[in-house]
Amino acid sequence: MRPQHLDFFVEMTLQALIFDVDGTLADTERDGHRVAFNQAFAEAGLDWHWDVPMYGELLAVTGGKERMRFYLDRFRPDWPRPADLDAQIARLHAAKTRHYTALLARGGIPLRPGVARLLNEARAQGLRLAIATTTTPENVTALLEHALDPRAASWFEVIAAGDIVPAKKPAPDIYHYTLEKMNLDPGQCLAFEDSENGLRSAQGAGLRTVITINDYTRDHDFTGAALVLDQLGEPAIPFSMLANPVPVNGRTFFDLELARRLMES
Ligand code: XBP
Ligand code: MG
Repeated sequence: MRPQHLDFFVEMTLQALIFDVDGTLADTERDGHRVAFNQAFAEAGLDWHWDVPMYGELLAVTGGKERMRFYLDRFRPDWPRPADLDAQIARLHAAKTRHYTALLARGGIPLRPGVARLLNEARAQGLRLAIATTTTPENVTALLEHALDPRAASWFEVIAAGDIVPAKKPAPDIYHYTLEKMNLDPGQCLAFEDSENGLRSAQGAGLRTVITINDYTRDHDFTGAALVLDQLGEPAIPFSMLANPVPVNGRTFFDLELARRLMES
């Protein structure tokens, strides 16, 4: 039996990594989700088209169905709403998911640098893994299967995704759900996010959070993040620390030793 005086250390030791998907595991937004939305709009005969800068504005709202409503409110007050708008949005979203998962199946989107390496290190050391994302569950499994490993979905103890909670990020609900399913305390986990909405969600659930920025999120407010990086890095692709630098002892990429050091700070 474990001596009682070690209980505190055992409880607060890093036990799990919880990952956002879009923008964090892979750069899925500009060349993935956006393209699939436009395909669904064209297929439905709609004159909606989301270019790269407009999509950046639309990313203020998480969730594809919610994003379409935001688009209509913000950019298309003129567009005549059908009586069955909810159903039309649901149909468009289903078509978008079909286009997006087909794009992933063609190997259209790779993982970001360091993601596979960190996941493999975590598995080798017996850390628990989870996903907490706003996107649709099929999108997560398609990305994991085609960009990581055909069995990669089974590496994650919990895949919390999409409409499983009613309030999407920046609400903390998806992280609360994940922690509850894993029966873990926020102090035992580290979250990985790429956006301000994601950080607010993880922070709201009490999680320390590592940010890896991307082109859409580099100017977001990441106050309160444990660490802000350009990317997780690989031995040959060194990371840059953009905020809250910590001593790395010559390390050029994010690994579990650094993760554990963040948990102590
Ligand atoms: C991701 C999203 C998602 C995707 C689209 O946010 O906002 O909505 O853009 O996914 P986060 P769906 O990375 O913060 O989880 O169309 O499947 O909703
Ligand atoms: Mg994200």
